[in-house]
Amino acid sequence: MNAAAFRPALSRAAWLAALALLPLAATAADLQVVVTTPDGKPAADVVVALLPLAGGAAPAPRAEPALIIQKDIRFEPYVTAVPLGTRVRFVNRDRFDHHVRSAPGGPLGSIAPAKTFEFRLPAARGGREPSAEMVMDAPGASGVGCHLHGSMRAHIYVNPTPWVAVTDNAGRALLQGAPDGAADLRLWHPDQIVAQDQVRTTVAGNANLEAKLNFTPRRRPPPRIKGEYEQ
Ligand SMILES: [Cu+2]
Repeated sequence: MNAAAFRPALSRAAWLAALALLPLAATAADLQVVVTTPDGKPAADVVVALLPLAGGAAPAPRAEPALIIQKDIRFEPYVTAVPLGTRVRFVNRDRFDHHVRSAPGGPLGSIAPAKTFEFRLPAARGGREPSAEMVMDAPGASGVGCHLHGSMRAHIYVNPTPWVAVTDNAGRALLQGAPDGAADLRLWHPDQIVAQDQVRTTVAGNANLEAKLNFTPRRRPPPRIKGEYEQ
């Protein structure tokens, strides 16, 4: 092969490499999403996920595990959302055991959990907080309950793309580093009976987006009086 024939092949490869880098390097956007109820109030505990239509949305597990704390007969946070492949760590800070297990989701308990699990966490004693960790390797929602305390409830949502977050009490969620281009914005709340409409959007740099739930969730019950259920 002579030099003249070799050069164009090299430059084409370089060009393709540059193209492949472009969506990540040059066009990542931060999206601030505000979710409201039908009557315009902030909606907390809503999973907000971005699914780019062009693909390029390979799972990117987070390096650090998401923590779900057991404290005062509650799981905290109530809703956890992670990219596929991320670890979730349950930590018991109560002075008694919890028996954590996956549970059906939905208000009617009719939706099988995306991932099935069950383990017992001994009481926290002497500054030691027993924990268990697992890899969330199945996309979708899983309810979480405790075999010993029926009121304990949490939800884990595993998203196929890296861009997923849960709204705070002001209804806000931040999706960082989203690629420019057409994408679907997906909402999910553990109490929904009917799936939320997907919102088609076009990401073009940092932006504020608004989205509306199709129902008004009930507030999560407040914490019970400390010690009420100790064993
Ligand atoms: Cu428990």
